[in-house]
Amino acid sequence: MKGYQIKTLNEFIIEKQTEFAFARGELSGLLQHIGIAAKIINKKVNKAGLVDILGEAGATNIQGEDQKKLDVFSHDQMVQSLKSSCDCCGIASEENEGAITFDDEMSKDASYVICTDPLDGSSNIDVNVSVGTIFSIYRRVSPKGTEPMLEDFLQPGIKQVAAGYIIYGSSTMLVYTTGKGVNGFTLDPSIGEFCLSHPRMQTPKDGLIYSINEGNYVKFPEGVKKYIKYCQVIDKDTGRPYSSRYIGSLVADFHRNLLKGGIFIYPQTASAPKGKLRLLYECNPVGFIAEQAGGKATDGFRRILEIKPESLHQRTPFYTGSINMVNKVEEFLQSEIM
Ligand code: AHM
Ligand code: MG
Repeated sequence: MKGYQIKTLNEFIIEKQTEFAFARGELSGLLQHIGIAAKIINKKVNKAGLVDILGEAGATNIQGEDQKKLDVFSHDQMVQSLKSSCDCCGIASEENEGAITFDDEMSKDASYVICTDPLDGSSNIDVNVSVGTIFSIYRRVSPKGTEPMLEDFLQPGIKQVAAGYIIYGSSTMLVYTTGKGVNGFTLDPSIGEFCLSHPRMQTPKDGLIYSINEGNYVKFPEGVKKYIKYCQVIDKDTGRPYSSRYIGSLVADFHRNLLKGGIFIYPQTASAPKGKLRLLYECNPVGFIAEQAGGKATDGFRRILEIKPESLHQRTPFYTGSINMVNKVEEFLQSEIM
C-alpha cells in the first residue's frame, strides 16, 4: 500500500542544502530551530484563551507599546531556540532595545545573526485573530569567534540570506525563502510537522484587494489618498472597485495578498512621518518574500531591500504586494512631488 506522500520542512531544508556543494549545514540548523520555536509558540497561541496568558505583562516595550504576555513568551522562545542551535551569534528582536549577543564559545563561532518580530500583530490575540512570527537571517560581517557587533544587524535587506514568517491562522503555516523562490509549509497537527503545501509560491502581478488602515485617511499623503480613491472607482477592465481587506496583522494581511493578489500599505502619516512598521524585522523579511514571489516592496520611492538601516528599530513607510499595484501607487506618490 502506498503511504501518505509528504515532504516535511526538515526534509526540504536538508534536500536544499545538498544543492550547495560547500554548505556546512549551519543555515539548515538555524531554519530547523526556527521551525521548532514556531511549533512551541503555535501551541501557546492556540491555548491563549484557555490559560492565564492573556493581558498585559506589566511592561511597556521600547516602542512605547504595551507588551502582551505572549509577546514575551514568543521572544523568550525564539532566543532559547536560536541559542540552542549554536548557529546564531546574536538576535535583534522587537521586544528588546539592544541586540542580544551569545557569548558561549559555540555561538561566538556562528556565522549568522537574526532579526525577528517574535509575535507580530499581538494586539489581535485577545480577539482570536491571526498573528505571526517574522524572521530575517544575515551572515555576520564581524569576525567569527568574537561577539557580534551592531553592524552585523544594520545590513540592507539585499544582504538577507533567508527570511520568512509563520502565520498562526486557521491553520499554521511557515513560509520562507533563501533567495531561490518562496515555499510554504502547513503544520499538520496530527504528526506535529510542517509539510510542504505551497511549493514555489508566486504572487499575481495584479490583484483586487487593497489593505490599509483607512481610519487614518485624513493623515495620509495626498498620493495615498488619491490611490485609495482610484481603488474605489468603477472600472470593469481592471476589476475596480477593489475590495478593502485589513486585519491589522501584517503577516496575515500580507499572506492573504500574496496568495490572492493585492497591495498592503502602511504609509507615512502626519503623526508618524516614518510610518509604523519596522525595517529590520518586519519590512525587510516581508519585502524579500514579496520580491522572491514576483511582487514588489518599497517605501513609496525606494526599494525596501536597498535601504541602509541606521538603527535596530528604525521605521519605514511600507508598500508591498502585486507588482502592478505597487507601481500604480508609486505613480500617485511621485506625481505629488513633481
Ligand atoms: P506590532 O509589531 O506591535 O504587532 O505592530 C505591527 C502591526 C502589524 O502587524 C500591522 O500591520 C500594524 O501593526 C497594524 O497597525 P494599525 O493598528 O495602526 O493599523
Ligand atoms: Mg510585535
